[in-house]
Amino acid sequence: MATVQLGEETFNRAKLLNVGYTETLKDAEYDCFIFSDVDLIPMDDRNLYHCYDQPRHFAIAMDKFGFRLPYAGYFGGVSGLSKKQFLKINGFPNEYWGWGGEDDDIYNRITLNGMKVSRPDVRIGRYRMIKHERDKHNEPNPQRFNKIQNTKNTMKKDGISSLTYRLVQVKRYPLYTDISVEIGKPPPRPIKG
Ligand code: BGN
Repeated sequence: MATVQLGEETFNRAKLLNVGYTETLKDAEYDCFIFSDVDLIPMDDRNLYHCYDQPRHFAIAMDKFGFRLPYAGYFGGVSGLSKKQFLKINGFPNEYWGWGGEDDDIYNRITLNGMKVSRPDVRIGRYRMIKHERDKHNEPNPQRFNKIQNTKNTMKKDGISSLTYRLVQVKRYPLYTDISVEIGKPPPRPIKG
């Protein structure tokens, strides 16, 4: 399943991943979900895309980070959760608009719910990132520093349980389904003063 955000509003990666989860389950009773950024190419076919005892982080050695984990709590790029693991953390946050922090929030959800991230060997979890310009409508989110401090309070309300969106188009191809959705825009920020 490839999920596309329509319109010109700020990008929201984690919400699109929630949409992918929901739409996929309309096709069949899947029990394992692999969430991958479009620009990441796995380099080692021993990095097996299935679900594990604990939520899995696959993209642990990316070229842009010198083929190392950039920090211990990194959970970005490519990850995998069973349906049970995903529901235990109430899915992913819907309220991270713009770049950064949503993957850290997901990491927090996992540890706060008593799970531990599982990872492949660093020689196996290698990826190349397809070169691209800075994306439009994906400016760094200034709220991300605060938000990742509050996962414990926000995760119960904000997640798969609160997901809303409008499905606009579904295109079925032999190897994947392309869906386009409207997912809204960030709430207005009160002006300080
Ligand atoms: C981190 C970002 C992640 C991103 C990685 C790798 C934040 C939260 C405030 C510290 N986290 O710094 O979202 O995946 O870098 O680029 O910005």
